[in-house]
Amino acid sequence: MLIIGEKLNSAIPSVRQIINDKNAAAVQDLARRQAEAGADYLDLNTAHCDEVADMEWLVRTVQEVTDVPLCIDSTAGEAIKKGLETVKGDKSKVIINSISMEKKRLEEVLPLVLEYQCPVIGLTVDDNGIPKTAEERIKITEELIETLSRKNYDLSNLYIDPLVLPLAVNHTNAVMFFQCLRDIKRLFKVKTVSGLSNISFNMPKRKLINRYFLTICMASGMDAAILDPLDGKIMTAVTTTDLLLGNDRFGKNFLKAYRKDLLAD
Ligand code: THG
Repeated sequence: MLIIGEKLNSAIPSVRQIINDKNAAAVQDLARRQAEAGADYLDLNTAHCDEVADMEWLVRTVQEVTDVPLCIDSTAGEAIKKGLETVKGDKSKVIINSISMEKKRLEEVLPLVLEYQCPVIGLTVDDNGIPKTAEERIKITEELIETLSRKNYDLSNLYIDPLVLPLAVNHTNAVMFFQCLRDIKRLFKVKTVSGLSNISFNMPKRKLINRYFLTICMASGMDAAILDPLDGKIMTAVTTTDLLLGNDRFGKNFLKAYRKDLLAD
């Protein structure tokens, strides 16, 4: 499974602080450590700072120390645009996080997706908000696919995020999410992604819930996850579940992690 490191997000108070302080060394330390821990992508979010200007600074600062591709996380077309313009190297590797069927978002972000032909995360949300049922989310997925394929976008670059809602709001939210993942993989030739941690909102032992949730998501067909790669226990869950799901030929990655003493039991 593809791992998108979540740490460089201005929603985390300590990260907001180092971005506001333009503390390049602290940002670069988080970038380097996530990459070393196995992140395939680094998510960058500056929504709680000076969004556009700080995205430019963050992209530049991170790329000074790592070649790991970036996931530009913003609801604002302007911040995504600035991020893409600033990226050095192959811009078609950047994941745009995200597009949706919300009219304004679609108008702002679709032209960027088409210009750079890069992977994009599509949220199952429209101007009526996040749907309560799996059926409505599948319908929005269909609309996103229709919109993108009409523009000849390569659908194998589309990651659908069916959006996790807290269990504390409805005790069936996790099973509804698994249903979404299975339906999307069965019906369409696209990938799936999730931010996971919303599932445990307002509950104790959040990391425990997130970890078990992750394994069922993987078994339900999740291709990528936005998570904290510095959390050894969640990374162990990913490595072990990939082994069990037949995604790790000859157990190569599992044994490598074992030899490096990275598996937490
Ligand atoms: N889908 C998409 N994008 C997203 C989300 C999603 N981007 C934002 C968010 N959800 C995913 N990113 C984060 C980033 C940080 C945290 C949670 C989600 C977070 N971090 C704490 C920290 O680092 O201090 C705790 C981490 C921990 O130890 O578990 O809370 O759903 N497309």
